[in-house]
Amino acid sequence: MAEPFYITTAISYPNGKPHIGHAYEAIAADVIARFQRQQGRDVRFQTGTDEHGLKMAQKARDLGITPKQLADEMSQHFIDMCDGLNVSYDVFMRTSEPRHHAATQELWRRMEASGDLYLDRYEGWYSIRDEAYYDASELIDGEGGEKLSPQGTPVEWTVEESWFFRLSKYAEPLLKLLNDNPDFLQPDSRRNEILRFIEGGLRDLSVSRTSFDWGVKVPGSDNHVMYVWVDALTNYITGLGFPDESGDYAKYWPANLHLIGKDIVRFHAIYWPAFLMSANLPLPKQVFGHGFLLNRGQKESKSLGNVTDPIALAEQFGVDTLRYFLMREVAFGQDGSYSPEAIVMRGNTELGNAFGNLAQRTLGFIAKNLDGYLPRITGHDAADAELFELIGRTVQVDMPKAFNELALQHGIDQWIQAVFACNAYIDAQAPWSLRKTDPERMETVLATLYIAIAQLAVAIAPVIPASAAALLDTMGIPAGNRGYDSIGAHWYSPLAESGFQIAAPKPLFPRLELPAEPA
Ligand code: ME8
Repeated sequence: MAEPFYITTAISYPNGKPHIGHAYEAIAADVIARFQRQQGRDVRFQTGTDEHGLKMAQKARDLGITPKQLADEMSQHFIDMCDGLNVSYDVFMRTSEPRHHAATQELWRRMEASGDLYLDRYEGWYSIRDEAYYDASELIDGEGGEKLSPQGTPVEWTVEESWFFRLSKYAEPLLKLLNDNPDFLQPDSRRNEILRFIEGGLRDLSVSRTSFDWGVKVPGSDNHVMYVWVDALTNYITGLGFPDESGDYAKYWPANLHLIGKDIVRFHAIYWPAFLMSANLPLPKQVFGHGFLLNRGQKESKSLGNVTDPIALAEQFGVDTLRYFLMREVAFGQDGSYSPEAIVMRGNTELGNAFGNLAQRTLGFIAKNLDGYLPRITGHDAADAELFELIGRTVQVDMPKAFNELALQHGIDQWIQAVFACNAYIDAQAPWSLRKTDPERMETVLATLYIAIAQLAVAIAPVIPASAAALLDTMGIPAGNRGYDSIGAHWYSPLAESGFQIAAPKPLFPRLELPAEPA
């Protein structure tokens, strides 16, 4: 039985349409999910929308609709974004679903049974934008002298009766968790930040509100709805059928990876494990806080007018080019920047000129000069062996290692180096000259390239799934030979002997042009 692998993204606030950060996270999670499937793992991939809380309630009020109407309308845009970007999620979780209310109430009851919930009065700062409570010591001064959250968002003084969670009790267990399991929270910079935060002391957490009702009701305390993060985090187990602890829950929990952005690490590396410890449930194996994606170095915002629709970018440059760019350009875990120029540059040089051209030249040559019949191998020389050795090491050792460690950019860098090596090989071997001087050697060179291209296509498939599949289809590689266990070349002879003829290939990555500047 294949070993399970459960991966989640954050669930997005559907108070507006998806932005590039949402697309970035969904694509990264998809690359990891597809890679793990290729490794033979039984992958479960969950994403969704976080529909409760004040932020949603306020936005709906501004629009003159109900929060449910807002959630229904906007969550569809997130589903469309995932589908449009070829994100292979298994479950799209919406927190307004009744089963999610039931699961969250069960988690609450278990925390209550552990003696970790008590009623008191909350007095303190709250940021609606972040849906977060802050200590006065964390606040910063705004330009007009007003108080702002550490993220620079407005905060308001809140006084309310509230249920509290005994977070302070979990400071020691959390420190132990983080210190004993460095992998629990990555990258290390985020782990250090959270360790310092816990060492500064943890206060009990206000976990319910009475001033609005758009949320999950507190069991036995009907005028309270739960703090939105309590229910948001629970989505990760609701989607597995919790509180039913058999079936998917038994199979996939604890999660292998919660993939989230750096701004919400505190919720995932402090609150979530504390809630789970309190409810006596197993903890996820890893939380990874990726960096932020900036538009030409600037945060996107409505006031700057630089908010980009990721689907429009995909339509402009191609889904796979956008996916490739995002994973290739930025070291995963760090902040990065994008611009149309950078996408066009990367797409044209690496996908178009390097990989696309390699495939086009080789397959086109076979179609034209061998009637599309696969070339015969009459014996490899040292140059062929060297190329095979490099490709084999790249696709079977280096890339899987990098992808397993979430060093996605590094893995792709190794892939493109191997592509460059193939281009150097084709130039050095010059099959177009061999056609007259040594047709046998020409066939061996083309066969070597054919095999190398197929292996490179399989290895990059998690990043550019549609283009890789189209190429492998053209090349006649059976679906069963597209996983890492069959990345070798044993399929080549049977395919050649079957009389398979390759048709003249269509360009995989049409040349990208920058849009004309508006006049
Ligand atoms: O935080 N670049 O939702 P959200 C990269 N509902 N990632 C970014 C980004 C950017 N510019 N901007 C945001 C929430 N993100 C909560 C999560 S999980 C139980 C609840 C990331 O819609 C952000 O870090 O504000 C988060 O991981 C995800 O997008 C959704 O952000």
